[in-house]
Amino acid sequence: MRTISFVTFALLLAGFANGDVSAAPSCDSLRQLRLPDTTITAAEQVPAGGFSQAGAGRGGQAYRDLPGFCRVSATLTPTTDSDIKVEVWLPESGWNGKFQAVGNGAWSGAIGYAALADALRLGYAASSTDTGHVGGSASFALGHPEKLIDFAYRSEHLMTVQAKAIVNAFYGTAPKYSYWNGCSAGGRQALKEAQMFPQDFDGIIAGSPGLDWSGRTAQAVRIAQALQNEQARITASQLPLLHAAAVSACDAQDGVKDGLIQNPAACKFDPAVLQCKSAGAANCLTAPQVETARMIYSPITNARTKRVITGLVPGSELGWTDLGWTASARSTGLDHFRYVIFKDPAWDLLKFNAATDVPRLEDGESAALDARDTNLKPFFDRGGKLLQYHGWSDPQISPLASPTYYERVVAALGAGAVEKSYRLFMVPGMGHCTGGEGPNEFDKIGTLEAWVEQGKAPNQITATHRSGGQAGRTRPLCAYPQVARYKGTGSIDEAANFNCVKP
Ligand SMILES: [Ca+2]
Repeated sequence: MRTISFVTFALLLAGFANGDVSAAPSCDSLRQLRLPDTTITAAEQVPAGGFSQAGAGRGGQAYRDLPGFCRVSATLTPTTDSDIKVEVWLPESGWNGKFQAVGNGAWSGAIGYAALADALRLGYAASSTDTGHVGGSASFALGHPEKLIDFAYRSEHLMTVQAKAIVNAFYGTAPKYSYWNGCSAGGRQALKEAQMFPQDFDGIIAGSPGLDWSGRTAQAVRIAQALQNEQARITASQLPLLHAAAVSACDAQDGVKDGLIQNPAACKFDPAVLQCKSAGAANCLTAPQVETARMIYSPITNARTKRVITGLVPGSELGWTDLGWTASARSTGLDHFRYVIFKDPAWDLLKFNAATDVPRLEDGESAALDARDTNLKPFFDRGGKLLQYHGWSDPQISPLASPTYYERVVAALGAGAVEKSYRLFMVPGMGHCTGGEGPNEFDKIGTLEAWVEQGKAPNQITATHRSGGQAGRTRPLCAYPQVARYKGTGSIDEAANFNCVKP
C-alpha cells in the first residue's frame, strides 16, 4: 500500500483546520497522499533559488529568483496505456490562495518549467503535465489511441483535478480561484478545457490557440510540399521586401502610418506587385515565389464539409523563415498526417493531396484534437471567464482562426452571453505568442484576475513594445471586433492617444 491511513491524513487536516499550522501535511508527507489513478513519485522541498533542471530549456541561473517551494511529481494512469507525468509546485510561504495550470507547445512531451516558474513567482500553486508522452514528436500516438486522448484533453483535465487535490492537502484548503494559462498548443488546451470541463477553471487564458489544430496541419503540409521546389522558396533576405510591400499596402488604412496594420483581415494585398519585370532583376519576386506568397495567405476549403481553413495575413512575412522546409511548422503538420491520419511513419509530404486528404482531418482522432466546439455555455453559466489573444503577425497559426471561432460562439450563444464571459484581443504586429514589431507585452493573468475576482471586464489592455530592453511604444489592445484608432493629436507611441472603436 502506498498510502498513509486515511485517518492519519484526516487528523493532519483537522489539525490544520484548528489553526495548528505545523500540523498541516509537510511536503514530505504528500508522498503518502492517495489519489485515484495517481502515484505521487516525489515530494521534495526546494529551497529558495535551489531549482535547476537539466533539459528545462534554461540554465539554473534563470530560476535563481524562485522562492522556496514544495515540488510534487506524480504519474497519472487513467488507462493501462497512460503514463502522464505531472508536477505541482506549492509555494512554502506567500501562497496567493490560487491555482494556475500552465499549457504546453506543439506536440509537447515535456513539463513546462519556465511557465511553472512564472506562476510560482506570482505566488501561485502551479502545475504542468508532459501530456502523457516524452518528446516533441507525434510518433507516440502510433498504436496508442489512449495516449492520443491523453494528449488531446485528458492529461490536462486530470492534472487539474489531482493538482487541486494536492493543493488542498498541502494547505488544508482548496484554491480560491483556478486559472489556465497557455499559448499555442496551450491555447488549444485552454479551449478544450472551457469546452469539455467547464468546472475546472474560473478563468482561462487561450493565447494564439491552435484551435483548428488539424486544419493548421494541412496548411503546414501544403506549404512544405510546395517548397520542396526550391524555385518556389522565398529567401530570408527577400522577406523584408515582401513585408515592406504588404505593410505599405495597408498601413495607412487604420488612419496612422506606424508600420502596423490594425486590421489585416481587411487588407487586400497581392504580392504580384513585387513580380520581377525582367529576368535577373533584383528586389523582386519570381513568378513561382509570388505564387508561394499567395498560397501562404490563402485559405484551404475542405472539399467535403466546405469548411474554410484560414491562412496567414499581410504583415506576418518576417516570421516566414520557419515555414515549410525547417522545424516546427513542417514537423507538427507532417507528424499529424503520419501518426494521426495515415498511421504510416513513411508517409511523405509529396503524397499530400488536399482534395482527398483534407476531408480526413475532420474525422475521428484528428477531429478530437481540434478545439472548435462552440458550446461554452456550461463554462459561462458557472461564471467562467475566457480571455483569448492572438498576434495578427503569427506565422505559425492562422490568426484568423481566432475571430472565426469568436464569431461562431456569438452565433451559437448570442452576443449577450459572450459579452459577459468572453473577450478576444487581436494584437497588431505580434508574432506567435510573443515578439514582433507591435506592442506585444501585456498583463494577461492580471487582466483575467481583475475580471474573475473583481468583475472588471477588460475592454482594452495596454500593451508595450520593448526593444533592446527598453520600453517604447504603448498601444491599447481592443476587445474584438474593436480596433485602436488614433485620436488625431499627441504621440502615436502613447496608448492614451488612441481609442478603441468599431472598425
Ligand atoms: Ca497603421
